[in-house]
Amino acid sequence: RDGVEPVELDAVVIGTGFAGLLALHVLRNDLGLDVRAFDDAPGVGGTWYWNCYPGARADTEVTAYCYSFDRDLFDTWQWSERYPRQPEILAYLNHVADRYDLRRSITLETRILSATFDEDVNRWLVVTDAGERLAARFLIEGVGLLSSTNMPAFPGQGSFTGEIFHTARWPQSGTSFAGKRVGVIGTGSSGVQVITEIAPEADHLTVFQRSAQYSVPARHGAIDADFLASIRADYEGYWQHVRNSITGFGFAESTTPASAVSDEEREAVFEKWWDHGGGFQFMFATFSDIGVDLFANNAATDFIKRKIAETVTDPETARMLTPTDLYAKRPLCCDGYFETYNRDNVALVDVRSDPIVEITPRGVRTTNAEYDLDVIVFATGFDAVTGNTLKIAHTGRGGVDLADHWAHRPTTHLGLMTSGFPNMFMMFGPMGPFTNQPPADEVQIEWIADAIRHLQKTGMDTIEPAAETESAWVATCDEIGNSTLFPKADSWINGANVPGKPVTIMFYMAGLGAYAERLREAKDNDYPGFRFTAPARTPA
Ligand code: NA7
Repeated sequence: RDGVEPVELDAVVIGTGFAGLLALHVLRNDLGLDVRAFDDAPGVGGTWYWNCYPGARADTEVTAYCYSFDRDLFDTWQWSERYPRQPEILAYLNHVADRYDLRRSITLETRILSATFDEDVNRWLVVTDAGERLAARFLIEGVGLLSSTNMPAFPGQGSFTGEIFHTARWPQSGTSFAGKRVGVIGTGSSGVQVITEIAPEADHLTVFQRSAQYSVPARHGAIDADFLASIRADYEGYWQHVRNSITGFGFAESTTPASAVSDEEREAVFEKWWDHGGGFQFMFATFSDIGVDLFANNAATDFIKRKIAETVTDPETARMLTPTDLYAKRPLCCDGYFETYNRDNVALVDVRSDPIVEITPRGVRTTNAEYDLDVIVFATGFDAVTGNTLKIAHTGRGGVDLADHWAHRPTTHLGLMTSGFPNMFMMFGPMGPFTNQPPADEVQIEWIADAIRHLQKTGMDTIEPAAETESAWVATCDEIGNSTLFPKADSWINGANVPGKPVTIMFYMAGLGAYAERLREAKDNDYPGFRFTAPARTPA
C-alpha cells in the first residue's frame, strides 16, 4: 500500500451539511476527539450548497429548521423569513462553520472513495480521491438523505444543443432565463419551486409532469414575532415539544381524527390551515390520521382538488393538475404554484399519457409532439436515503461489501448502524425517522456521542448491532410503515422513484418523539442487542 502509513485519527466525518457540521462540532469540540471532515463540494452546506436553483427554499418553518444546541446561536442569528431561501440557509451553515471554528478540520473538494474495516486493528481505512489514506476508529456519515441526484437518461440526451441543469447541481453562478424557452421535467418539491420562480422570467415554460401533486400554499412571509417571542420565553420547552412531536416541525400536531368532526367543521379546519400555509402542517396539524386513514386522506384530497379547480382557469389544465392517487408522498407547499398555469407563457404536458420518447438537439420529443427548448431543467429529485452511502465502497467485517449487505434492501438498527460495520454511524441512514432533519440530527449525534463515551468508559473498542437486532428493527419499521398510507404511493420515500432500486420501507414512521425514546432506551439499558469487542491489539 505505497509504503505510506495512513494518517491516524479518532474519527472521519463524511459530509458538511446539517449533520456533518454538527458531528464534527460535537466529536471534536465536546468529546475532544481528533476528527477530520470531508466534502466533495467546494463549500460547506451539503445539499444546501448544491441546491441553489431559482426558488429554492426551506418549506419547514425556520424556527425548527436550525440547530438548538446553542441558545446563543439561536438568539443571535437573524432569519429574514419564515421559510428562508437557499442563500440564507447556506449563510447560516457557513456561520456555524466559522462560529465553532470547524473549517480547520474540513477538507473540501475531496470525495471519500472507500472505507474498509481492518479487523486486526479495529480501524476504518478511509481513502479519498486525492489519494490520502486515513485510519480512524469511528466513521460518521452525514452524506445526505436527499443529496445524490436522480438523473434520468433519456435517449439522445447528449445531443441537446441547449443547456441542461439538474436542480440539485445548479451552477453557482446562476443562470438567466430571460428570452428563453424552458422545459422543466418533474413536479416534486424542487419542481414546484423552480416552476413558480422561472415562469415570470422565461419567454415560455413547458412543464413535463409525470404525477400531479397535492400542493398547498406555503404563505411565505416574515417570521411571526409573537411566535418567536414565545420560543424565547420558553426555549427548553419549545425544543422539547419539537423533539417529542411526530414531525419535528414545531407546530401543534392534531390529535383529532378527521371522522370525529362534522363535515362543516372539517371544511373549516382545512380552510384554516390552507390559509396558514405549510405542507406538513396541512397533513399533520389539520387531523391526526391523514397519513393513515382512507377517510381522512380522501377528505384532505377532496379539499385540495376543489382548490385546484377554483384556481386553475383552463378546465383541461386543471384536470391534468388534479392528482388521482392518495395524499401519501412528502407533502408539498408552494405559493402561486397552481396559479402559474394560468399564465399565457406556461404549458403543461402530461408525460404519463404522452411519454418523453427522446431528447433531440432542439428539445424534448414526446409520443405526440416535439417541444423546442433552449434550457431543460431536470427537477427529478434524488436517489434518496442510500444513494450517497452506496457511492462509497464500504467493506465491513469478513470483507463484506455494504452493497451486498443491502442488495435485497437497506437495513440498519435505529437508522444509525448496520451489523458487520462496527463503529460506523449513519446520520439519517435507512430506517431512520421520517421527520424534519435538524432536530433529528441533534437526537442522533447525542446518541452517537453517548455510545462513544460508553466505549471509552468500558474500555471496549467497537460497537455494532447484532444481525438479529437489526432484523427486529426492520420488522418494527415495516409494521409501522405498513400501517400508514405512504407505501401505497410511489416516491423517493420508498425508493420507487429510481428505476431498479428496491421498493421498500426505508423509514421509521412513528415520529421523532417515539424515535428519540427508542434511542434513550438503548442508551439507558447499556445498548441491548449491540455487540462490543475489546481492543484488538495493544497499541505499541
Ligand atoms: P421528488 O419529490 O422526487 O420529485 C421528482 C419529480 O420528478 C417528480 O415529479 C417525479 O415524478 C419526476 N420524475 C422523476 N423521474 C422522472 C422521469 N424519468 N420522467 C418524468 N418525470 C420524472 O424530488 P424533489 O427534488 O422535488 O424533492 C425531493 C425532496 O427534497 C423533497 O421531498 C424535500 O424533502 C426535499 P413522479 O412523482 O415520480 O411520477
